[in-house]
Amino acid sequence: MVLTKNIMSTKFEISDDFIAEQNKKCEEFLAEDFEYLAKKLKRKNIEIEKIVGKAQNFQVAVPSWGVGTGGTRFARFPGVGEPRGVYEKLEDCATINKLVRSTSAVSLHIPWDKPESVDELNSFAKSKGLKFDAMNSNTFQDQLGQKHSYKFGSLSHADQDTRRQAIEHNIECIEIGRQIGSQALTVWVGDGSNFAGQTNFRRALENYLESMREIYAAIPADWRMFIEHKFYEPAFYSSVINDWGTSYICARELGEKAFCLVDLGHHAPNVNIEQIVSRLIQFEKLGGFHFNDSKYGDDDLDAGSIKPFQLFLIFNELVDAELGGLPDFNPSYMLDQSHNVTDPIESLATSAVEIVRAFVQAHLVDREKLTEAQRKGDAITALAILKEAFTTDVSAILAVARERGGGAIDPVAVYRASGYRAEKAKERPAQIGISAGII
Ligand code: AFD
Ligand code: MN
Ligand code: MN
Repeated sequence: MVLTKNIMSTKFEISDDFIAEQNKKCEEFLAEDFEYLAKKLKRKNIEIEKIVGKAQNFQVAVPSWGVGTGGTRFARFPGVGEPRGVYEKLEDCATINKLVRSTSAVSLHIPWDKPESVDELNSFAKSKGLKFDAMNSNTFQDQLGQKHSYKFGSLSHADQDTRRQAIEHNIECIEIGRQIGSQALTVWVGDGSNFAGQTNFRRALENYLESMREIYAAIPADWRMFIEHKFYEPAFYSSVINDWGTSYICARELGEKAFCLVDLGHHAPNVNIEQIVSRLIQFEKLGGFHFNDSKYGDDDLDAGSIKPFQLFLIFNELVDAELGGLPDFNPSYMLDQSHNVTDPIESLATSAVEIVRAFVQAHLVDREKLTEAQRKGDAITALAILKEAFTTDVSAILAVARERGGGAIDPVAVYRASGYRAEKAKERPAQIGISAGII
């Protein structure tokens, strides 16, 4: 459901003054920790202010669908005060950004977030200090009244009319995106098969590519197209865009505006994701990320909650490329999580902090020493260099960066103290059939 005009009326917000007031509680301890860390880093010739600046400039986008409770294929346990439409989702996204000041962009999913009025959406987002990141199309689900079903696929479907419908939907996403200042389209398809022999692998990929060529032709010159791979689910025997190899080949086939998107949950267990990232960087096809964490599959758990060292190692590759001045290196960062047992605002705020943490820690790696250790074949020293950066507690840097931007020293504590969720529960009475269901 799309809320119109009345959304503009006064709704509860966490004010800047409230955040500043709450910050006073921990300013003294933060100053102590920061001073200590500054001295510690100085010993290694690292200027703490430079790192604070890096943290302040880092941005990770929030997915509109992440602010609702996700659910599993068994059940969804709705949270109180859940957003009921795109405007309320934006309200929650703005709240996350107020707390952490590093999530000023939101990634929309169409048709879940299809606005009735683009102008109204734009001015609302602007009033909340938000902009729009990549657009996401949805051809993994049938919509009410839809002519052709995606039960057996979309862009790769054996039937031409179904493919056409999926192509047109993606082009519509680009159209909406153009009007709201987005500059990317992320295409993830659930296409695949559940039985050996159900589809012809080659023909399905041919169909997909043929469809994607048409969508690619509609991508504006200053846009990028992201191809998101996933090895299984909803298809359990084969997925059409199953891995980074297939994604890379498709991106190359399509052209220079097409890139690969790495969702951390979309790989088989134990796969070396940081190496995949490195490969995509090397061949200039790394488009961006969907950050989350997982133990078994596409669990969509909070970023850095299960394998923080892996997250650090991914950022180690990214920072290595950034510092190496690789041409056109500009990956787009986004969270893609599903929250079942937490308040989504708390989870997304915490994840955003963890992403900046990994980024900052990767900036502490002594790259000269690392290169020297690699040259000598000194594996113990090489790992020790990485571990030294990874085990440095950079919390004070992150907190100072947030506070200087007007955000919270302790985002979750401030959020809880504000009573935001209880206020939203009053403003947003529970509603049957909230669209952003199981992700
Ligand atoms: C999927 C994919 C993809 C998709 C999202 C939405 O990660 O990013 O857009 O969930 O449901 O698993
Ligand atoms: Mn994803
Ligand atoms: Mn996923």
